[in-house]
Amino acid sequence: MTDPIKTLCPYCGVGCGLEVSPPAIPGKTVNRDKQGTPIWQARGDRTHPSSQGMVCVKGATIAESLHKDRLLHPMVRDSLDEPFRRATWDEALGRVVDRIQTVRATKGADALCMYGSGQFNTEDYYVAQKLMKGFLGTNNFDANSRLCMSSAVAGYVQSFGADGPPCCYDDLDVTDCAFLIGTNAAECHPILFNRLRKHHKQNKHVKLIVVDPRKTQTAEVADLHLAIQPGTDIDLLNGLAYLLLYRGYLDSVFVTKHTSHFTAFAEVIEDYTPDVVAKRCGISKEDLETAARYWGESQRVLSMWSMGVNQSSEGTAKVRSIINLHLMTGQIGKPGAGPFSLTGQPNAMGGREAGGLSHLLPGYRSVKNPQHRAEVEQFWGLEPGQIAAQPGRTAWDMITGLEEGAVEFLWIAATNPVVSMPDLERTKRALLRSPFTVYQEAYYPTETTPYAHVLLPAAQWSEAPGTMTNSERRVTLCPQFRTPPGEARADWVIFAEVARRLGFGKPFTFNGAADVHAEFVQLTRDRPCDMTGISHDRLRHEGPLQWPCTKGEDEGNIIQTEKGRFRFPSFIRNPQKLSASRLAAKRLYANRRFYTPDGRAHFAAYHSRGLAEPPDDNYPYVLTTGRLYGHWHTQTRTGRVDKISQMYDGPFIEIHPRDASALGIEDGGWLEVRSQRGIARFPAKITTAITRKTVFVPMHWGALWAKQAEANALTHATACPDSLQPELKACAVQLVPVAPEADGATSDPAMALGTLLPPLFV
Ligand SMILES: Nc1nc2c(c(=O)[nH]1)N[C@H]1C(S)=C(S)[C@@H](COP(=O)(O)OP(=O)(O)OC[C@H]3O[C@@H](n4cnc5c(=O)[nH]c(N)nc54)[C@H](O)[C@@H]3O)O[C@H]1N2
Ligand SMILES: Nc1nc2c(c(=O)[nH]1)N[C@H]1C(S)=C(S)[C@@H](COP(=O)(O)OP(=O)(O)OC[C@H]3O[C@@H](n4cnc5c(=O)[nH]c(N)nc54)[C@H](O)[C@@H]3O)O[C@H]1N2
Ligand code: SF4
Ligand SMILES: [Mo]
Repeated sequence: MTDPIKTLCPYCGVGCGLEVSPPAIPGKTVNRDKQGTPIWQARGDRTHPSSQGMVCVKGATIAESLHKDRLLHPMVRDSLDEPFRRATWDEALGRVVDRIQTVRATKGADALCMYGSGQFNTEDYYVAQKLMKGFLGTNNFDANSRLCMSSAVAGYVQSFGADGPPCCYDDLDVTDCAFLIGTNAAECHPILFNRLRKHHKQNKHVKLIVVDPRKTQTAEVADLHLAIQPGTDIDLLNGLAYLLLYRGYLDSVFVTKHTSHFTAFAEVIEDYTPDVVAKRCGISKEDLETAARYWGESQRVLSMWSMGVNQSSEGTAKVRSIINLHLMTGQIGKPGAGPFSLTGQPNAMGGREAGGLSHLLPGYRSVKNPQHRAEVEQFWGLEPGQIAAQPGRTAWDMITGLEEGAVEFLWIAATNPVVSMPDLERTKRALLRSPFTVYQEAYYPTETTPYAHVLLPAAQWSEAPGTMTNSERRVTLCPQFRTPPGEARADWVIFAEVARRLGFGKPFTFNGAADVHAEFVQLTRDRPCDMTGISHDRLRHEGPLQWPCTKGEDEGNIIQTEKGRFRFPSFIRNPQKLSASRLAAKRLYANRRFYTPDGRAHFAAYHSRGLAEPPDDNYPYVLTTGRLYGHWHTQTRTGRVDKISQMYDGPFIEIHPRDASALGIEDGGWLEVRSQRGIARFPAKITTAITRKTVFVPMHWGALWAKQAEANALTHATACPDSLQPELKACAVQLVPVAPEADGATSDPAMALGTLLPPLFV
């Protein structure tokens, strides 16, 4: 019997290890789904250090979705109102290459854009950067991480001088106080949350604080739930800073030796007295005091956050305000402590390492830094000045670029923007104007399919090898163990082929994904994310590895001491000493030296600005949006898994009983939700889990899965000025009860499809 194959769950950024076995194991019955198709079996990998054998329902059922409704062949059409026709790869890529050349010659490279995804492998990201930013010379590559992690990236860079979550999952087992803000980890990072919860249950002194306007499953088990008004996080964080300062919890040695800009911060927090903060946040002064006391009295404080913080018009300021609390109490660089952004997608981390946002270059470099550009140009063998000095278009700027006619070629891959982008009606209108859109996707159809001129079938996870990095900086190899269906090809293979057809030749000739990876890691040498010691081979033989990790040395071999970085001498092979050193290197900033020019972490002084679109008389409710445990984003996989689709009846809107009775609506009654931009309809779920005047809808139901239940029909694109991440977590809406029979949700993709797509083939 063959051993199971070790890989990584391709859903969330927890990055759990999976073991997969073929459908037919000799001596056992063949594993089949309900329709009778043989499917691989997936279970937790006990040897994976990040997850230790655990998986949630998504990871456990992944194999069920892999073969269903796949895009099998390239398809092309001349205009969006024509049906697609099947094409050969040669013809489809010929069209793509011709269009790139024409647009480049007539409008310049800045009329070309690529919109990618945290669901790429690192290898896909890397080849895309080399093509777009290097050889084509435009920084117009952005990823859906712009809607997801970019505020965390900007916050880390501004406070510490470099991106990179400083903590690791072992911190979950040793912290004394977990401060979870804007994260519903119980549903969205379940395995990580289970680990924290176990520690919390077993140790009475451990405190769990949750800050969320909703009483989520995460908040249910908290010692203290601060149900703040949406958008008042900075008030709360500054209010906690005020109390930590005036109740004597300041670590003045840490502040003096390792930080700067404290005075400006101390001046700002003067305004955030408990009275003011309690009132603005809509919480009691007692709860605020309790939170400050839990934090102040704990030896080790670990904060965790995700979209309730990042998806905000002041997202970077929120991230930096969290970091401020760690700096003022010296809670960083030691076990059980630190600011820990929980990464959303499976490989958003790898995307950051490979330079996969429009202002980044590989190896945690910035397009704005002349030395960084020169290093990458030299490495790629390009003329000096080939990489543009200005950041490229963000995801949303690509949409406005289409509106203005400035974007003439858009290549979308591994994301489904016709569900996930803000201000969806505007997004759709802009996409309809696109002169040429390439959509490189695993499934057919998705909501974005009708907006493409060329469809390129992508091999997905399990069908092409590659690496992904999880939230704790741990890189796992995802080997190929299934054959891609039809003519599907790996994303990076497609990018490299287009590059060669464009005449860029040898730099895009790779001997497989391992070769791409080997080239990429050279660009991380001596960078904060140094991975020169990681290779496909080593991952295959030794299992997942955490960076920093340099060549020829052990994982996490760079030890950070008070005096600076030094490499663990390779002749020391004493396993005990080694594990002690690994422990020390699991965390960034253990030496308290930061990547800023002065080596100190920077405090940030921010006043709260609140929501970009606060409620008013016309639109009196705040709508917030988010996720459910079973579903993944736009359902391309989870919607096709029976067990998961049976967990949910369909979309809904959460509303407080008092708001519901004011509107005269009962549980299950239909509400039309209107914002300044669009309309959607949902049955009401009446619950005290949500604060008054706030309503919640899940983001998972696009037009293929339900009728008029798109969260993003309502949202707006106003973004954080630093991270350019849109405020997907809040917009102002009005609620109008509508007759129950007015509309019924459909979960039958085929039904919705008829109204969406022209006939598929001629
Ligand atoms: N099951 C499942 N898991 C997933 C995903 C999935 O689709 N499904 N997606 C993955 C991805 S890409 C991501 S980014 C993560 C997201 O993970 P999370 O960020 O945990 O998920 P969300 O539900 O988007 O939002 C989190 C919480 O933010 C709260 N919130 C809204 N407004 C505010 C505010 O103003 N302040 C505060 N403090 N909180 C606020 C919401 O009430 C919500 O409970 O999940 C990952 N994991
Ligand atoms: N209102 C609201 N909107 C949101 C959010 C929110 O909280 N509220 N969250 C935002 C966030 S954090 C995120 S991350 C985004 C997620 O939004 P999307 O990125 O649009 O969501 P997914 O459904 O994960 O889309 C991934 C697509 O890639 C395809 N795919 C899978 N594997 C591969 C592959 O290997 N290659 C290729 N080429 N394709 C593949 C899948 O079939 C799917 O269509 O949504 C954002 N939008
Ligand atoms: S917690 Fe995330 S990575 Fe782990 S099995 Fe669930 S979806 Fe996959
Ligand atoms: Mo995300």
